[in-house]
Amino acid sequence: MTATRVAVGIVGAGPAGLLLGHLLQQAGIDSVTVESRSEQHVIERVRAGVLEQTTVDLLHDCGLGDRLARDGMRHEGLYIAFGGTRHRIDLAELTGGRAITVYPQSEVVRDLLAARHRAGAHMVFESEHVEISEVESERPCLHVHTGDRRETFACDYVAGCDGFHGISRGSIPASVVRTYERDYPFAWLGILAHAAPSSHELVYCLHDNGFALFSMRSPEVTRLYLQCEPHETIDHWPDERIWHELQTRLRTGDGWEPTAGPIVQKSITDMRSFVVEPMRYRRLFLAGDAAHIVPPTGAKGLNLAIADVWRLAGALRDVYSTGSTVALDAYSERGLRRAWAAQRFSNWMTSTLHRAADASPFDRRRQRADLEYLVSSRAALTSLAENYAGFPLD
Ligand code: FAS
Ligand code: PHB
Repeated sequence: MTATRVAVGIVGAGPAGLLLGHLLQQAGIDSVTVESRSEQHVIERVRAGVLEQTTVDLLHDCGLGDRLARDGMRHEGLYIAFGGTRHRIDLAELTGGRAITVYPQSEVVRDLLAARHRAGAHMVFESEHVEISEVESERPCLHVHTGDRRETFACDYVAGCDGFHGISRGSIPASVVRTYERDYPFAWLGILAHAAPSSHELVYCLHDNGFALFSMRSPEVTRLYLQCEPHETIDHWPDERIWHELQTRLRTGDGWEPTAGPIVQKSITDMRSFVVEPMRYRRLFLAGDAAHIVPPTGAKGLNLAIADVWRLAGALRDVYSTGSTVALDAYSERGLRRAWAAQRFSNWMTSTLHRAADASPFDRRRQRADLEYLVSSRAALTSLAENYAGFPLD
């Protein structure tokens, strides 16, 4: 079988893989993107909902901002609630105008797919088997089995954008990589409800029963999460129990609580931190969840993936336009610096706002003191705000 030559082989058509292909195309660099699931599945996956200012600016800058500007909900603040009181954190005031935008990941993916199709991108969906070979060579290859079709792509570079459960990370010799991980002693039950959001901004809450988060997707759809046990399944959580627990945890003394409504989607997600070092091996580069996982409490996962591929696309643009590999050689070190900053913040948000089952009376009281200090100190509020709104890309 003859191999098809391509500059960059991209494994995975989630936000990382799709944005990388889009940015490379804008730099005049050809690519092929191979995806194991269907295009519809990739669009319909219910995932993240919060875009950092950095991500919003990047999407606008690369021509993907029209629907985002129309349908995205810019939030200049958020609430932290504990002891029955909501405390507003003014992100914009604390960061000189930076904010977040609520815009579902599924819509980011929809925008990216539309742009890739408009550009005539080479994308292969429903690939039953994808294999990376010749990783040690100057010409790594992608082998793709789709139905009765067998294709081989001989690449200058391969980008592993295939998420936590993909094949790219495993294509790096075990002797070369170091992994760092932590499994948290709780999980998140997430629901989508046909109920008009009863707050115009997000509410993160610590209650004696545990963590809860009020978010949204549109003026008609509320997105909510609550901390549950890692071993629990959806069967443990009938709708009545979900709403009772959400309203018990989120209700504040001023009478605010989420409005209940029909639950149209629910799932339970484990919580882990994970980083693999380095994020590169020879001509194979890892980006997004293939390289790192953060607990969703800091709303960083999607935003970190976006930053990775912005950095990788820029480095590859340098290689093809000037021959310089300086940025490419710095990709892993700079990506890991941002990934560990996100790990630090996400771990802090998770530890501060979740109640471990074995928390001692001392732990509970210390957590309350943490939160009371946070809402009383401009320095502490500024630290949360600059991390949550996102640092400029470097
Ligand atoms: P993705 O996992 O999105 O995409 C990887 C793609 O590669 C997938 O389409 C997959 O099908 C494909 N693939 C895998 N193996 C392959 C193979 N062998 N060959 C070809 N293709 C392959 N982040 C937040 O910020 N907030 C949240 O609330 C949040 N909730 C989440 C809930 C869940 C259940 C999960 C799993 C993640 C959540 N995340 C959240 C994180 C999430 O949004 C990721 O950070 C984001 O999807 C990262 O994008 P990618 O790196 O593109 O990985
Ligand atoms: C969401 O709206 O899905 C969301 C918001 C904030 C988070 C995590 C998820 O920290």
